[in-house]
Amino acid sequence: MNLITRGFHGRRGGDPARIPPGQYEAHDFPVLSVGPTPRVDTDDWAFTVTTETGTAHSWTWDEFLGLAQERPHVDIHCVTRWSKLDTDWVGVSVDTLLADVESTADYAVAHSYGGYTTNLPLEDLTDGQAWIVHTFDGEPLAAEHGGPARLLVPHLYFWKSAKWVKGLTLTPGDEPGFWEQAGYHDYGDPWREQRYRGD
Ligand SMILES: Nc1nc2c(c(=O)[nH]1)N[C@H]1C(S)=C(S)[C@@H](COP(=O)(O)O)O[C@H]1N2
Ligand SMILES: [Mo]
Repeated sequence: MNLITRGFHGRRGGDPARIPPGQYEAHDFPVLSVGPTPRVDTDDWAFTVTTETGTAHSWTWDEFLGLAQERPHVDIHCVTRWSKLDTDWVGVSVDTLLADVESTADYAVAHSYGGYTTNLPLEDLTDGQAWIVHTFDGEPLAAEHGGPARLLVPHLYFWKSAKWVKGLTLTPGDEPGFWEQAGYHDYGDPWREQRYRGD
């Protein structure tokens, strides 16, 4: 066994090339929430995509679980400087949810139970880059981490990954969400250290 190769090229972390500038590797899973944790029963849960014309497409929990399931294995990066490598999730690709949605919108706002919002270009939610996930590390997603389901957009800072997500609204223009209105960067690329507006 070659320990040096394993240490620097293994899939269990420890690879500095995978840690964006100004970040450190966390081995725990910190909880960062603005307000109290909403408790959403899966019997009452629905996910809705609303287009710029107001057309809505909704899925109940059972319908959502009946869609094609994917298993993203990704690194995540929080603006408070922790990065977590090799996280395992199960969920539905946003591509699957948008497959029958007719829209010419360029942006989206993710809305959460509890009122949190965050904005993203639609092109960052498509082409296998974003999921609505319900399972972390083989277990149902814990409420404090966004269960029953959260958005997962691992290539942007983790505040874009809305917990307790209940829908996406597709918008022609960019509409800043909760942290973006509070001075966080509009886009939030961890590799370009886009933490705050103006970075
Ligand atoms: N609905 C909602 N989603 C949210 C947040 C929040 O406060 N409310 N915090 C964001 C921030 S700033 C981060 S870093 C991650 C934290 O996710 P975690 O608590 O699972 O680590 O969720 C993001 N999604
Ligand atoms: Mo964050």
